[in-house]
Amino acid sequence: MKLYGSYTSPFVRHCRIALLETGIACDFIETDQAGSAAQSPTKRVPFLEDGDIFLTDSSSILKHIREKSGTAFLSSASELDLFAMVNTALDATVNLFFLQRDGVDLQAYEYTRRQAARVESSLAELNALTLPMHAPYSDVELRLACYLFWGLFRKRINIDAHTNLQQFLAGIDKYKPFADTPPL
Ligand SMILES: N[C@@H](CCC(=O)N[C@@H](CS)C(=O)NCC(=O)O)C(=O)O
Repeated sequence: MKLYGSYTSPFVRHCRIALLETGIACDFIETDQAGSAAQSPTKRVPFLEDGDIFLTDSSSILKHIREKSGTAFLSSASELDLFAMVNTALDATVNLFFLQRDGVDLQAYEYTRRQAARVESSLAELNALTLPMHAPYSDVELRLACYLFWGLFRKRINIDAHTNLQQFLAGIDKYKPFADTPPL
């Protein structure tokens, strides 16, 4: 099995955590934007090869890893909904990060302002969840932690007003599979 990705991507980090948790052997192939553009139709990382199987999204990759190790991935509609909410906020944050890096004024457009508002309202909603302070962590919680860590690392989000999220992140930072996979 081969996982293609970068060490900085929060989507890739979640897959790396699942591999550490399950102990499934997998080669990590460091892949930059030129590499993902050439090798995946989505032109994104992560993507995964396992024999005849080729997967192009972290969600399908996680489902593959979890099911290979005999555990479920997002077993209820509510779990899937929360996972989708974190992804929506993460996608919007990544989108704004790349646009700003390309010189776009994020305040100048209705759409980029809406993207920023979506991030803020999602963070407020996620802060209201009951979150664990120690393992075991679900895939929703792992995705949330990968997002928060990356957003703070890239200075793209501010959670000063969200003490629940801060405490959750401080707790999961001590969880070995999370601590062993920081963005480099
Ligand atoms: N829905 C995808 C999102 C993956 C994604 O956005 N990856 C980013 C890296 S964090 C990427 O490769 N971006 C390259 C680009 O947009 O050109 C997943 O869950 O795997």
